[in-house]
Amino acid sequence: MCVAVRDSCAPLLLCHGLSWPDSLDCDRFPADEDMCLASLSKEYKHIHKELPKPICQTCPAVEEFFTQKRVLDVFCANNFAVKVKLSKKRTVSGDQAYNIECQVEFINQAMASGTALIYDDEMTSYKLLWDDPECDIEVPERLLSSYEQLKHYHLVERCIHVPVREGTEEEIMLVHSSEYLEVVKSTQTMNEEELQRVSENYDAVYFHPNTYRCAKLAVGATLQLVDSVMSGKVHNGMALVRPPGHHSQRNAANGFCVFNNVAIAAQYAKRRYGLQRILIVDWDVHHGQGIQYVFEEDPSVLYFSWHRYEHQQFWPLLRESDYDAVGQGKGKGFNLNVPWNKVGMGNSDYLAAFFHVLLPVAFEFVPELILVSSGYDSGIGDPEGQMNATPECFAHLTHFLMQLANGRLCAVLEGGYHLKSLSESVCMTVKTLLRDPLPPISGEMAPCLSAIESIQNVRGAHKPYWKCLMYEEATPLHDLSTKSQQMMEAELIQTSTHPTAEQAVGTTKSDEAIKTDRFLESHMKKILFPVPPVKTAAAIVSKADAHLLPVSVQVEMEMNAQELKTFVSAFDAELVKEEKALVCLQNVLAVLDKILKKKVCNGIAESSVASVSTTFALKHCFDFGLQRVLCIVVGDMDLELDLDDGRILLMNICQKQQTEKINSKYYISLNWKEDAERNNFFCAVLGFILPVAYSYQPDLMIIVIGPNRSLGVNGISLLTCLLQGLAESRILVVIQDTEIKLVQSVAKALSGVSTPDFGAYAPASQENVLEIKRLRDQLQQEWKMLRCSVRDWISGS
Ligand code: Q9C
Ligand code: ZN
Repeated sequence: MCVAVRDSCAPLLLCHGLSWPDSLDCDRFPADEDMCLASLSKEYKHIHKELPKPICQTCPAVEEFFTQKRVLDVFCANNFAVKVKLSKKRTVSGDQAYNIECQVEFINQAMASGTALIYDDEMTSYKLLWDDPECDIEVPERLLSSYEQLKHYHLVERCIHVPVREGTEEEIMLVHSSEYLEVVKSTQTMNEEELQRVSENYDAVYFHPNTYRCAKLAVGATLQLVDSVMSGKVHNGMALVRPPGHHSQRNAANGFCVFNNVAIAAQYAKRRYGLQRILIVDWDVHHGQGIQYVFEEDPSVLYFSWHRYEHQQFWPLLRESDYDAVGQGKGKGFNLNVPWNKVGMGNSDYLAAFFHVLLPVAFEFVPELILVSSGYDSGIGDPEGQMNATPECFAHLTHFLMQLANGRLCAVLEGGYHLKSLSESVCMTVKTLLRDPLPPISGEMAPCLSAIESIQNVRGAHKPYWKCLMYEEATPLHDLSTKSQQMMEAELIQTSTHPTAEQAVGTTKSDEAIKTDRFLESHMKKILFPVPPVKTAAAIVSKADAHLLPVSVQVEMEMNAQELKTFVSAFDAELVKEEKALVCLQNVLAVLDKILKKKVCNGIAESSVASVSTTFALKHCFDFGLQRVLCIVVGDMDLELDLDDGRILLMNICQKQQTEKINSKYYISLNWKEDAERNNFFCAVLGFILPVAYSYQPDLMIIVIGPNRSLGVNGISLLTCLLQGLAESRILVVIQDTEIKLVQSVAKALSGVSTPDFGAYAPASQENVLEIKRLRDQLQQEWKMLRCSVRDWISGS
């Protein structure tokens, strides 16, 4: 047994610079005797279930064995999965015996770096053959330029290439009728005239002799991605496909879409892997009405779409794209539409829709798999969408979704017609899937009135179906700020031949496109930054516990007296006389210094003097030139800080009411009562902490875990994971009381080796909800991302 473990494990350890521990070099346990490791549980057969963690069996209490058990514990703590296969064999004497094959897999690395990329240039082999201004934006270059840009950023070589295949007829018929399939099939052999005639039967569609082949590849590529993710081969991935899918319906092609790739994938995942809850996020700028129709009555698929709507004046011009289409029958509550009634929506509007609509519902839904209808016509410069979201916005959206479904995310290309905007946004998505730190999101963080109206309306419409919206007071609005103007404009366009505003100032569409090209060229240079060589550093009090952290975490050694001097002045050293306290201060400053010098992204430090350490750390940040530090204190701790100049935003999450201090723009006290068993912190993080943090846009974050905390390990992990989109992931977590479980979980969250367990969802109590409401009322003027109803907007303007 041990020999077998060693043979498969030692090479993996070596890759991480660790040698095989001598204590495990034994052949005391022959293959058919006591196994020192438990075999995989039966669930492994159903790969959709959690990959099992190895558990050491309680071995006999042999003195000598103890050290070995400890080493094995280390493997378990580091996510080695041990597969044990038993096979019967016959011995010479004819008795039955068992052969034990043992294989150890290092889940950490095998999974964390696993991002699949699916692309095949055969999907560029069809195009529009005649003049049609409605369809001429859907070109093969959409795929070519996206893939080129991925190569340019060296992202292709970091992904796992998965080949495409054709979707089978059976798979296509999970969503489409056989009659429709036959129609599409028949276009293979048609001449141009016939193709044009078939195309006219549908809205905004063109066929080419290769369309059928490519449409089958697009379906197959999507299913290959689902299989890669569900089998555990990769954690997540992206499929670059043409034709897109989300508009196509049981009996119809529509809006450049032939087969509904994502809808087929959801049906396939339900069948093949027995999934009970799938989330589809459609961030394409058009309403994926095709997906809505397929799952309208199906509570096992939650469909979210935002889309340019303009009071039904925008294509596909459907009444059922509005916020009040919540689903039907058993599927009521499982269709979320956010209609945008104005063009020009940008980063803060999209984030607001995530914070106040999608994410609270999604965390309550607890999906097992996420499919993203990943269209980028919602990005800046797109001629269809006319929106303003910059490429890094998609990094943030991706990052949030990666915290759900254990990170199982499949992004499948839909629209996107400005080639540069499309390819930069694709790259930001893939880079984020690969777990690189995110560029800070640009622009003022304040959603516009029209966006808030839409958000209020969806929240109101879905209040009956989701506990996270249970206490929502706002009801759907009927008089929307955009309505009268919208109607006037619509009338004008119909009745007059006046040139539109765009043409009046003498610009053409392609001038606009070139402007966006130039903007993006310089914008990407501004926001991209070199990724530090190490993700996470840890300085812990008991170095003997270092082996309990994920292998990729860099454990800090103690500083010598000279090094310490550079951090702590003689005067300051006076304040921390105790030897032990000084060591703790070292811990914190050593990690912080590495973060500031960009040697690591983030880190964790244990300190018995957390309050003093934090004060020093903040001072060190400002000496270094930082402008804004978000400091979140969990538990009871008094920090003597100057909070007037806005360089620090201090948020205290505590159990008891802080009566002596009153909330101000830069001091926020959040009273929180924890749920004993489950995690009720979702609504606080999504509806309050994230919006404030995104409004503040810190350069660095310090999370301090003090005594008497009212947040469990799960809540703290959730907070740490979700905040990582900010400040280039520069987070320092200071932990006062050594608690290995907490340290492990935070290390996991920071290093991103796997999604830590956030615990079971619990709705917040009315008391907790009221606290958030009170704070939102108080602070939404200062921190505008908090706004989610028009009442907020009016009282704040
Ligand atoms: N005058 C996707 O983005 N535009 N499809 C029709 C009517 C069709 C978009 C304009 C846009 C289809 C996948
Ligand atoms: Zn679209």
